[in-house]
Amino acid sequence: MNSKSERTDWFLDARYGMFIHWGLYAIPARGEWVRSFEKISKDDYQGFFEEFNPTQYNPREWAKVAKAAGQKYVVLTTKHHDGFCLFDSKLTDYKATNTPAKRDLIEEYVSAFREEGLKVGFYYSIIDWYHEHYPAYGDRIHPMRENEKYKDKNIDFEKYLEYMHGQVKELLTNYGKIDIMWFDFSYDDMTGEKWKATELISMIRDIQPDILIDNRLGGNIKASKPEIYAGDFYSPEQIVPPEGILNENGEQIPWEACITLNDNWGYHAKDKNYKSPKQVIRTLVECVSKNGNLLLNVGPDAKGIIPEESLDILAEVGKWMKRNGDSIYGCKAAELTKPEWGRYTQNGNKLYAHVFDRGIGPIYFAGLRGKIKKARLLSDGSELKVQTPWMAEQYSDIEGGAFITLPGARLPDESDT
Ligand code: FHN
Repeated sequence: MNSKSERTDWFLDARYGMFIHWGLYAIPARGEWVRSFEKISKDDYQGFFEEFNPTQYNPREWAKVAKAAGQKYVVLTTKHHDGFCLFDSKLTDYKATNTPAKRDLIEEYVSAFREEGLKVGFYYSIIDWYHEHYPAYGDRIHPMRENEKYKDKNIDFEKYLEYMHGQVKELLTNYGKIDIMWFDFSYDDMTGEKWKATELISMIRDIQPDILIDNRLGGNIKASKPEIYAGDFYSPEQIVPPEGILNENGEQIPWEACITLNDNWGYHAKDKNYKSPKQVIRTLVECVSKNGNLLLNVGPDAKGIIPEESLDILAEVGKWMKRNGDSIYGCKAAELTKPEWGRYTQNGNKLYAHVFDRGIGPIYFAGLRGKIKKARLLSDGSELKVQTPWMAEQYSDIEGGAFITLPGARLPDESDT
């Protein structure tokens, strides 16, 4: 088994992935928590199960979208909190193969994305509103905080844990090499050993030694000696951490911000509050400038179609990535103070200046006096005059970052830009 840092090498290079929230909740189309928020009874929600038939589901199309977007990996919900399984689990009847779809949606997903050369990940909810031995069982769909009261006395949580561990084993045994296991989520005292996390992680590492695991089983990934189940990366949500993520020893740790394109993870027919391509680009640059990744979410509809708005944004950002991906892939924080005009990312001797807010006059590269040998606009390779040892000419519009060589850098030939 590779060491933790060897395991994360590809992840830190990839920097940009696709998150996909998809399941029965796409039919009511009011977000993935609809059953809880609207206290939909088990029978009423069962109606969606009996109807689920995403005739337009074509994961090869999804994979092409992600690839064109510049995304290098993907994480799809295999089971969300509602307990519905997109995969053909032998441990439950509450699965896609028993709906009119009659398909193992996960099997099709992994082969399609692998074919496009992307790494594949599984999101798996450790919370389960459907399972009879999970404390929120039945029609009482309560916010997570009530579970420890275990309202129904004949709940045997051990039986749920056996089910949950068994499903993780199915997922990591039946679908080939899986690159990320994305658990969601621990809360209050429902964390760590309450999930039998040590046993779970040991089983996972036996089956898929190099799989990356997020930090949501519990424990403290920032500790100087984290628990075995504390995960390989930290998973901030809907936020880019102010300074990146350090552990108690002051060392950078891998992290990935998961962020929605609109305001919902699961499909919401009325949610048109989408981020712009510019906001996505800046968020991605922001993450990388702080040694982090961006996992950008799409929520396909009940037919299996990714919303047009999401497709348009992903395509626009993909165009930017095509020209400027060198300033993202394999990059990390520069050892320079964050400039007023934007962000730096760095890859070895190559420094990338991402100018967000043009001031007036030339751009000032504090701390680089006499160090800038040459500057190129990354998007088209054009020369940027370095007017004085530390300033470069006013860029016209460089969302994509300029490419500046530092002394001793391998002078890039034009193909580098
Ligand atoms: O409750 C879930 C939510 O539906 C969504 O899956 C996010 C994605 O990270 N995780 C939980 C909220 O933190």
